[in-house]
Amino acid sequence: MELPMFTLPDLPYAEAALEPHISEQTLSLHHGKHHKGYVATLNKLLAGDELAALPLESVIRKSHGYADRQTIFNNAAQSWNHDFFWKSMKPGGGGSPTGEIKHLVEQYIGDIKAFAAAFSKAAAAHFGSGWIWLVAVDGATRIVTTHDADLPPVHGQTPLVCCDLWEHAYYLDYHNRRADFVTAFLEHLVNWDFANANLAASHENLKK
Ligand code: MN3
Repeated sequence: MELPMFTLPDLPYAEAALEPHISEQTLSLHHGKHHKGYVATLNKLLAGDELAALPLESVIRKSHGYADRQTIFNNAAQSWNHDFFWKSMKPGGGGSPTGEIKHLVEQYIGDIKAFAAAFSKAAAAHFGSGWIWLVAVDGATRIVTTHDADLPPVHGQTPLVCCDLWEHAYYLDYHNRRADFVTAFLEHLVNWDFANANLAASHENLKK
């Protein structure tokens, strides 16, 4: 019997919980088809591979940058990115950050209004599929975008929250209006508690 290697993580809320900003239909397809597909493909690719015994983060690191493992990297990273994206949102989220993230964002760019403008601008300017992230690096925070499945941890950055910029993330609800989707993410969905928890965990890791 073949053991399942990676499993699709549950959404941290109901499929309809982010309405009206993200529809139940979008979340159902995005989690139940796209995310599930990445996990299923990864399991197929890893059948009989030495990487199959490793945690997902290790599969990502050990496949990043190797041409013969590009498809493994893409599917492993997309599996990880989507789980991180679901956690980057919550019903009733959005608005001003709290805690340490608030201070870092203020140091970075002034206030939440300036942050939202910069985040929206970077999301709009990103060409093609990818992700936008708030990351921590060297004790500061900054906005970065990545292409396709690429992700901050392989570049020495700690991801705090992310938003999916692939068209499948917003096309049913917003058609080609990526900017409206990103505004809804910032104003109603982003989970600053998750960002603060990721920042706290990165401090702990530095002490180890
Ligand atoms: Mn996606």
